[in-house]
Amino acid sequence: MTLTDTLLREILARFLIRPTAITPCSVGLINATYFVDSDEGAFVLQRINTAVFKNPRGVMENIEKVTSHLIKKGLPTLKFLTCDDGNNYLDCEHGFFRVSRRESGRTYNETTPELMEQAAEAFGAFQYALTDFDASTLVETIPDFHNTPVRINALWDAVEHADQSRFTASVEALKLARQFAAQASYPMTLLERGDLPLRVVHNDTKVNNVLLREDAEGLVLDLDTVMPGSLLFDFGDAVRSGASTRPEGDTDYEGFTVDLPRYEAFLKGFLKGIRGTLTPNEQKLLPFSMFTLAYELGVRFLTDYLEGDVYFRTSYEDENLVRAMGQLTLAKNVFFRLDELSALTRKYQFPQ
Ligand code: GN1
Ligand code: MG
Repeated sequence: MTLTDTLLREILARFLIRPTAITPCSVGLINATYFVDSDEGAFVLQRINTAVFKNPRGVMENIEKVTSHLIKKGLPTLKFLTCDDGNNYLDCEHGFFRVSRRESGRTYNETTPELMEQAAEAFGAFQYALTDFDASTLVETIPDFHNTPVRINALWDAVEHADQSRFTASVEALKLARQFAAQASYPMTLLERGDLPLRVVHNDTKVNNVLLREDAEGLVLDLDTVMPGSLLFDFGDAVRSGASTRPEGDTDYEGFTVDLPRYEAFLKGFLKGIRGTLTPNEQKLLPFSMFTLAYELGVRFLTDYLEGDVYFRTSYEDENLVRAMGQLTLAKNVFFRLDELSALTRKYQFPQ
């Protein structure tokens, strides 16, 4: 459903905001986001995609708990406004909405080593601050979000039900998915065996999910998927998105590989932010996590393509297939460079 200007104004009024300008933001594949200017200040209005987040109240309860914890630890974080019914959201016939203050700073869609390092430090500090947070108080907003084997099973289910033309177009991508399925599931096996610690992690660590400021620490945005998981989910997702030689959606599939300077910059910043508190298994698997997270997102894009684009926003017919081929090829090319990446990673000192 499209949201008219009149409707957006009505919604904002319930948060006591009279906008002077409302600008849609096209970044992000899930929620609808608008930048709002007003005499009361600048805000961000979002409509949560409730097909993806089936328990949006749970999402907002998590956010309330996590942001309060971060504030106690002295970290900058998002502040959500209260609606006229006392909640930090508005749940009405037009959807599920929330409004946060627009903090100063900038997000970047491009990645350079400098930006990677700054964003990494913010993500590392975020995880460090949540080390003593009671994970059992969090709702699992998207169960099995980074559970690679579960994602793979969903892909094979989608294959069974896909229409013929999409299936035919997917054969090459499916072969890649099949080739690396066992290896990509390795971190999840370790996590389930208890050989990797369960932490509270962000789960969606693209560089553009950090608001970078010149005179203050970076502020971590997009807290919808903060859930218990492995540190490797955050590291892997950040480097598969930020340290890839091609951006998500590029059609030069074989051009997708790891950019070493950006990988190294993220590693440096992340270790600084998290103060080196990694276990030996976490350290060892940092490079591997880039392979696993690229593979897993490739599988998710491919599943969505076969299911008819019901999850990720698309702007042309085969976009999810193109995205899937890029991520699966990135996974393959990273897999064959793991020795090189491990040698680079070992250059850094980790306290035990
Ligand atoms: C989605 O909408 P955005 O950009 O925050 C997705 C991530 C993917 C990303 C790929 C809740 O994030 O897992 O990595 O697209 N978020 C969800 O661009 O599924
Ligand atoms: Mg997100």
